[in-house]
Amino acid sequence: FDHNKVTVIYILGGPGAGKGTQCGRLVEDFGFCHLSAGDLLRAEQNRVGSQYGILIQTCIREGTIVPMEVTVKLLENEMTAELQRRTGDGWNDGRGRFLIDGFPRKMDQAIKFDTEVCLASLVIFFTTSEEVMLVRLLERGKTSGREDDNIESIKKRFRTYNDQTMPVIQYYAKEDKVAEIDSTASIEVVHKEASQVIKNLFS
Ligand code: UP5
Ligand code: MG
Repeated sequence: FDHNKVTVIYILGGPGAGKGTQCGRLVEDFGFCHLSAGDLLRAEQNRVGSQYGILIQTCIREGTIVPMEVTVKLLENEMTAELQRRTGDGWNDGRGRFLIDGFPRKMDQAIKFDTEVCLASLVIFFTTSEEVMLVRLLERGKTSGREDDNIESIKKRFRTYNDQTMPVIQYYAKEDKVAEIDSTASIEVVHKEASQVIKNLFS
């Protein structure tokens, strides 16, 4: 995709930092297309006939990262479909604005997406403590039905995040692309800050 026509913003942060929640709010403000890598993988896991079902299920439960080819393909397919929809409906000239949530979470994915799919303009990085994330995930786990919202999986997700995803954030920080937002505060307060960061990008 042409980086001049398509705006990609990565939304990163630990498990339960509030990525999905904030993306929902930013979609209302700016009309982004929100693509959650985790949601796309869960949908693929449940798709009848998927050859990746078991692989995805195992990785999610163990908090490890699904081989990047699978995730990158799912994201690319969704981006293509969204751009076609936008071109077709007359109110847009095929430009797309994407929030890519929970991706890239490992260096190999970052390099592949940047070089083969599209460069990101910005990385929004939500940070809070593991204690806060743990409380949020256990609370959500009461009703989410997510196979990884249990204490064993959560600990593994924290480990993967620290070992594999933090280097990605450091990599983009060196390129001056990272806006860090403390997501310990209320959803409303965090949303105001995130919204301002995006306004600055588009101004
Ligand atoms: N909540 C949110 N914000 C709050 C606030 N400010 N104050 C109080 N409460 C707040 O939020 C979590 C909970 O906290 C919610 O109940 C919310 O109401 C509350 P949410 O917005 O869902 O947080 P989010 O950061 O999106 O947490 P999520 O659990 O989705 O993060 P993960 O990164 O762990 O999960 P994801 O779905 O991205 O990935 C799951 C797995 O998929 C990975 O572990 C991995 O195995 C696999 N995966 C890959 O292999 N490759 C990828 O590229 C992506 C995923
Ligand atoms: Mg999420």
